[in-house]
Amino acid sequence: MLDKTWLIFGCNGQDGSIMCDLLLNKGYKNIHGVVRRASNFNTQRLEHIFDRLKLHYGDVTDAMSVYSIISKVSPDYIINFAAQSHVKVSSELENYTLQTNTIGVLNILQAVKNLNLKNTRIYQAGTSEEYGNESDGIKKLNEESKKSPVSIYGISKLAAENICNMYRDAYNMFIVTAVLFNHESDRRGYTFVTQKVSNYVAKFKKDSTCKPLELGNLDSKRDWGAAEDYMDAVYLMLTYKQPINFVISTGELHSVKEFVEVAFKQINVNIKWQGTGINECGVISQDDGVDRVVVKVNPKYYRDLEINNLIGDSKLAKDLLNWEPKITFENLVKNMVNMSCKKI
Ligand code: NAP
Ligand code: F7E
Repeated sequence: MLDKTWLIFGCNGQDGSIMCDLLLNKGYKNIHGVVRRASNFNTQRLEHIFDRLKLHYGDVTDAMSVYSIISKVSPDYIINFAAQSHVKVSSELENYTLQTNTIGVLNILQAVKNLNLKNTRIYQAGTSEEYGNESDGIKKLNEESKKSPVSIYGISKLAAENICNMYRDAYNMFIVTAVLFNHESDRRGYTFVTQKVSNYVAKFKKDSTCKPLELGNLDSKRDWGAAEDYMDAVYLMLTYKQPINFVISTGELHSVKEFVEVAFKQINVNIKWQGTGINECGVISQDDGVDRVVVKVNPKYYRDLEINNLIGDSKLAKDLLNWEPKITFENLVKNMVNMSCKKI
C-alpha cells in the first residue's frame, strides 16, 4: 500500500499542502506534485517538506503538460485541487475560471483515459458552492440535494462534477467528486474571510490603532470546518472500495459576525454591533466611554448573488467512512488567530 504513487495538482495550495503532510505522515514516499511557474516563490506552504516531494511544473489548462506529467508519473492516485478557488474573483475572471476549473479537469480525465490507466483513482474537488441557495434557511444539504449554483465558480465546479460522473460511468473509472463545505486552516489564502479576520485580529493585537477591518456581507452564514479533518475524509474516500460523491461538512452554521466575535475573544476583546446594512459596524468600548469602530462594511466585498446560508449533512460519510469532524468551530478560530499572532 505505501508503495503507491500519488500525484497532486494544486499541491502548493491550502488543501494540497495539508494533503502532502497527511500522506507523508502515513508513510507514503512517492508523492508528486504539480506547481505553476511563477515569477516569485510560490511553494511557501511546502517549505518544511520540499525535499520529500517530487515537484513538476505544469498547468491544468495546458493539456500537453498534464498528459506528459501523468504519463511520466503513472500515478495510482490523482488528486485535483487545482482551481481558481475564489468565488468573488470568479465574477471578474469568468473565462479563466471555467478554463481552469472545468476544462482543466477534462484535461486530466482525458489523459488518464487515453493513457489507459485503468487502475488510477481520481479525486476531483467539488464544492458546496454548487448548491447555490438550496440551503434556504437551515436545510442541511446532502448527496441527494439539488444543485443550482449562483456563481461562475459554482457553475465551473458543477460542470466539472458532471464531466467526472460521465467519465466514471462511461469508462468505468474510479473518480470521486466530493462536495466539501468551507474548510479553513492557518494555511488559508489571505483573501478568504476567515484568514482575513484572523490576520486582522493578530495585527490589532500588535497595534490597536490600526485602521478598521473592512468586510462584505456580515450576515452570511457558512458551515466552517477544519481543513485537516477534511483531508482525512478525502483520503478515506479515495481508498474506499467504490467511488462515491460524499458530502463533507460539520452540520453547524455560523455567521461572519460570529467568526469576528470569536476571533476577537481570543485576544480578550469584546465586539458589539451597531447600525444596519452598509452602516453596520463592530465596535469596542474604550475607557473614555466612546465606542471605537474596528470592523466596518465595504460593499466592494459583496457578491453579485450571495449565498446567505450553506450547511451540510455528512451522515453518509459517517456511516460508510466512519468520518466525523474532530475540530470544533471555536478551536478552529482559536488556532487560526493563534497562528496569525505567531506569524506577525
Ligand atoms: P487554494 O489554496 O486556492 O489552492 C488552489 C491550488 O490550485 C493552488 O495550488 C494553485 O496554485 C493551483 N492552481 C490554480 N490554477 C491552476 C492551474 N491552472 N494549473 C495548476 N494549478 C493551479 O484552494 P484550496 O482551499 O486549497 O482548495 C483546494 C480545492 O478544493 C480547490 O479546487 C477549491 O476550489 C476546492 N474547494 C475548496 C474549499 C475550501 O473551503 N477550501 C471547499 C470546497 C472546494 P497557485 O499557487 O499557482 O495559484
Ligand atoms: O466567503 C462573506 C462572503 O470568500 C465566505 C472557497 O474555498 O468556500 C470558499 O468560498 C463568506 C461569503 O469563502 C467578506 O460573502 C464577508 O458569504 O471566505 P469566503 P466562500 O466564498 O464561501 C467554498 C466552499 C469554496 O469552494 C471556495 O473555493 O464570507 N464575506 N466579508 C467575505 N468574504 C470574503 N472573501 N471577504 C470579505 O471581506
